[in-house]
Amino acid sequence: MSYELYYWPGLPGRGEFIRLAFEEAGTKYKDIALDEDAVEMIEKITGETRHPSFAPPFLKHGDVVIGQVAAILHYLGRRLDLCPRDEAQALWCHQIQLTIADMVAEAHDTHHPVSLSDYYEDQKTEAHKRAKNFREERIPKFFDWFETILKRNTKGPEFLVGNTISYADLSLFHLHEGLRYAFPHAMTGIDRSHKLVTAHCKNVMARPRIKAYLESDRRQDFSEDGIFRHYPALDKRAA
Ligand SMILES: N[C@@H](CCC(=O)N[C@@H](CS)C(=O)NCC(=O)O)C(=O)O
Repeated sequence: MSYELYYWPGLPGRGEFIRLAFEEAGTKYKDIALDEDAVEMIEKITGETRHPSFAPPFLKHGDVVIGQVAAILHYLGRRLDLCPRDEAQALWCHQIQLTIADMVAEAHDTHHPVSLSDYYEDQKTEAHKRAKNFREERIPKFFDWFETILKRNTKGPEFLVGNTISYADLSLFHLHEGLRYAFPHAMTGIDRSHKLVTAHCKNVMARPRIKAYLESDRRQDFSEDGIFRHYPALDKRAA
C-alpha cells in the first residue's frame, strides 16, 4: 500500500510536517501537491471518502484517510519508527505535536486575525496588533516551553522525547524555520535566548536525509501564500 499525501500545491505549509517524516524515514510517498491536478484530486477524495478531512493536509493509505497533522503523524509515528513504543512517551510526543499545531494556528492568525476569506491587506490594523502580541508574548511563551522540555528530557537535550528522533523533532524544526522566515527580527532575539532549541533545530537540519531533502527540488520555498508569511510590518522591533 502506498502513502499519498494530499496538500495544496505551491507552499510548504502544514503538508511539510508530513513530508519531513517521510523524508527522514526514507519512505516512499506520493506528494499530490506536485501533480498538476492536485486541487481536483483533493476535491475528489474529499467528495468520496466516508472520513472526509475538514481541510488538507490529509493522508491516504489504502482505505484509511486521515486528516489533521497531529493525527496523521500519530498514525505514521510507529510505522515510520518516528515515535516511541512506550505508551506514555508516545502520548507525550503527540502532546508536543498538538502544541506545535496550536502555535502554527496562532502564527497564521497574525496575518489573518479577522477573516480567512479576506486579504491580509484588508485586515492590516488588526494584524499589526495580533502580530505584536504574538512576537512579544506568544513566541516567547511557546519557546520557553520548548526550551524547558528539551532541558527536562532525562536522556539529554538533543531530542524532545527520549534519545532518538521523533516526528515532534521534525515538526519543531519546520515551525522554527517558518517563524524565522516570517519574523526574522523577532526570531533573532528568540534564538539568542533559547540555545537548546536553536541547537536542536540545527541538528535536525544537518541530518543526512533532511539535508538532502532541503537541497532537493521537492522542497518548496516559503512565500506570502502560506502560513508563514514575511510582512516586514508584522516583524517590527518591540517599541
Ligand atoms: N488543524 C488542522 C488545520 C488544517 C488547515 O487549516 N488547513 C489549511 C491549509 S494549511 C486549509 O486548507 N484550510 C482551509 C479551511 O480551513 O477552510 C491541521 O493541523 O491539519
